[in-house]
Amino acid sequence: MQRILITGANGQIGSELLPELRRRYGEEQVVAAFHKRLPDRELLDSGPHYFVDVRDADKVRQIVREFRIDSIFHLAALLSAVAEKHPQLAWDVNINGLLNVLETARSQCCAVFFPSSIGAFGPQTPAVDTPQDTIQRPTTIYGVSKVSGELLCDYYQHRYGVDTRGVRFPGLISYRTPPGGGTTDYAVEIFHAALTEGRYQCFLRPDTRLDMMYMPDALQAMLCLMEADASRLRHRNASNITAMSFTPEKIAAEIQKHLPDFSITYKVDPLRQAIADSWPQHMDDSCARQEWGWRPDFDLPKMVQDMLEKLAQRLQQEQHDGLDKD
Ligand code: AKB
Repeated sequence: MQRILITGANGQIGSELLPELRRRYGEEQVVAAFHKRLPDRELLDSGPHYFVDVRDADKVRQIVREFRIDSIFHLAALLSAVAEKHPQLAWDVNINGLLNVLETARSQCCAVFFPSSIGAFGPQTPAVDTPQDTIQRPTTIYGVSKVSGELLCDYYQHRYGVDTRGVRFPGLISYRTPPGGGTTDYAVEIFHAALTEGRYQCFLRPDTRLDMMYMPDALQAMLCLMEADASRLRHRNASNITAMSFTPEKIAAEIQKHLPDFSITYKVDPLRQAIADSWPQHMDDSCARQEWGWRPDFDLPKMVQDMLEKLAQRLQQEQHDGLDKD
């Protein structure tokens, strides 16, 4: 990887992957494709960028040509809950956006990273120790787009030799940019609420167990996979990866170890609960460990401690910056 394009660069993953790639590969070597929402000043000023709708195939190709891009991290997509409210739009963005990226990769000889998800599984999938290769019959449009995306990426690899690679991400937890419209978003919201209000109303049942991961591990996974020796990859699209598996009541208890007055209540959102109930509780990620050396650093206690520290600093900084503007 030398010259890189990130689509969805102001999303939850993109806004952390962008500075990391610029630090490793050089500011001018990494181009950000933002969509609609204005990113913060720090991201905006950190290197070359465009505002792009990934459904605009000509624009995607033009940027790749102009910057002689060799690797694309294609992160632009609608997440599960928002996709379920706008299924046709979700299909258009998630599938036609990916197709544009793959076509560009084919004509311009780029490698492609595609993030799949636990959402690529469904209620008939074994929920515990979900195998790498198993039944995938998701019941959400998000899941349908992720399975189709996995297959499309494999197709471009077999048919055209495009170097496509991907992982099935669990819920991701980070403090820089909140996720937008996912089912696992509660695991980020809970930290903001704990630090600002001392209480949180959760939209999932207390016993809803799902796979999760802290963002530094997610970044590490993407880079490790994209730099892995291709001959070792038996599964390209996409490897199961996980770092921890917990329920809302378990993470609340872990937060209470640091903030004893924190309290949690529950008001179940039927849409997001039904989505969560159709997903695995804990994936088996042994293939990723064997094939490309996947190994997470953060378990639940370590993640909660780091998240509380870093988010508190960030909230303080934002408050300080807000006061300065007044
Ligand atoms: C979502 O909740 O939609 C995402 C995911 C697990 O893919 N965070």
